[in-house]
Amino acid sequence: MSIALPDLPYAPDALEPHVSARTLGFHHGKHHKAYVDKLNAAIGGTGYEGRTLDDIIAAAHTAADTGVFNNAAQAWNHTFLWHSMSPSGGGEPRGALAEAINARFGSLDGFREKFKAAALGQFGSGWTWLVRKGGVLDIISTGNAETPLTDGLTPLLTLDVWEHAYYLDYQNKRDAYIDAFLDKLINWEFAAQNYESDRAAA
Ligand code: MN3
Repeated sequence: MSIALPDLPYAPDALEPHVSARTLGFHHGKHHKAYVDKLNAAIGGTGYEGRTLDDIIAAAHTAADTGVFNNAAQAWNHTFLWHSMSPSGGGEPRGALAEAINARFGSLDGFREKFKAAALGQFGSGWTWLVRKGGVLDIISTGNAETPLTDGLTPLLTLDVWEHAYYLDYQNKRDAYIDAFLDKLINWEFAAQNYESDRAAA
């Protein structure tokens, strides 16, 4: 049993014009697929084979098995990214998550400012995340393949700030890509589901 590349949860052109079908085609069909393929090649015939992706990430992180960790974490991060965006995204969070956002960041605008600053401030490749830990929301960035999973944090949503995520559409203008995500694509329903699951598990 190998790790599978999940299908996108929407058509490749569903996020246009904010993320083009060309970008999504490369990002999912080439980049994400390459992480999955390299992971399967690396774990074949090893103690990692047959384990869940979450298990592989945790074990490879503990063992400082960088090659396996990088590809496993990138496989997980990208699947989480696809769900963090939606063709009907943008707008505002509702319910308990909205209350938690207001309590932590003052307002939705306060959240957007802090998220944008974190995503712009990530030097080089990485990810910006809304996470929950100990009942409190936070915004963090991780470098390269690093994922909040290995720090005991619960990810609620993420944005990929590797250049391959935006360069075809926005070239060097990472700020315009971040704005498009926050204005038009951010999937608050997905974040709310993750928030409620984490609250129920606590
Ligand atoms: Mn990527």
